[in-house]
Amino acid sequence: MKKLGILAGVAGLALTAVLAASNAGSADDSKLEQLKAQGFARVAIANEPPYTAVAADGKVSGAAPDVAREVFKRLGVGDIVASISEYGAMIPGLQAGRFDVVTAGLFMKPERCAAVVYSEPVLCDAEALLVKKGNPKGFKSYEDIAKDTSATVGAPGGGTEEKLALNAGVPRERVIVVPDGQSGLKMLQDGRIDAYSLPVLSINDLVKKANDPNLEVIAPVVGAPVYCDGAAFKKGDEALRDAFDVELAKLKTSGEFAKIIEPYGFSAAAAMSTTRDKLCAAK
Ligand code: 6CS
Repeated sequence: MKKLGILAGVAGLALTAVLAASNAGSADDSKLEQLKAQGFARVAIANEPPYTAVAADGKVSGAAPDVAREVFKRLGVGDIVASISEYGAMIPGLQAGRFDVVTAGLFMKPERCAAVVYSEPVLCDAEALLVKKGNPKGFKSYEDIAKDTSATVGAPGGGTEEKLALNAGVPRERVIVVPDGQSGLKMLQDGRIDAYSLPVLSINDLVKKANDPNLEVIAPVVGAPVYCDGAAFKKGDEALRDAFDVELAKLKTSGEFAKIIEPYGFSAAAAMSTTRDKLCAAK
């Protein structure tokens, strides 16, 4: 009887282990199941074309949401619902559960890679400075702005350009937080800032729509890296991120990824030539 008891005990342990493992698996998959049941994924965007854009009628477009919408559709999540957020508030919002994912051109950098779980790369771009025609202060880099003690540069709050300017030695009081592209453009046109910094494609989009001959684009900013973003998920949602990556990889292989992002001016080859691991390790 004893032997039977021991066997029953071992079987019971094995069964518990199997159930726990399958339960753990189902716990991991639960976020995707939850989004499928919800019918949409809540995405954070910045409304900075061509990365992200919200039309007057509320329609969300831009390369990042378009890729995310297609990937989620293939995962069985019918659509995306976007909220506009400042870059600096995206990761806290994700961590607080206000969004399911950030799809906004949130560039991969080590400190961000430590705070979220990124997909593989989606959109890559260099940095630019928008200045008055003729570049009167001769800016080529953020260091040039730092050296000119009267110069100010506008950049998104919590954004990469703000960080690059501060790290290049531009004092805090000369790095002006700008809420969005139109505000940055106006501040430059009114002479309230000497330069406005965003990624190249965002600055080019602003200039194309501004129809102002008194503007000049300095690109790429000397000394600034080329960055790539990925879809950013909350820590703990690795299974959802992995599922996203499987479909993203299929889009890349089939050529559909290029069809989505290249009309916006992005290079599919640039995103496919690098990896999350490389970008998150970059100094
Ligand atoms: O990831 C960032 O911080 C930057 N990304 C974009 C697409 N625009 C500005 C922002 O600073």
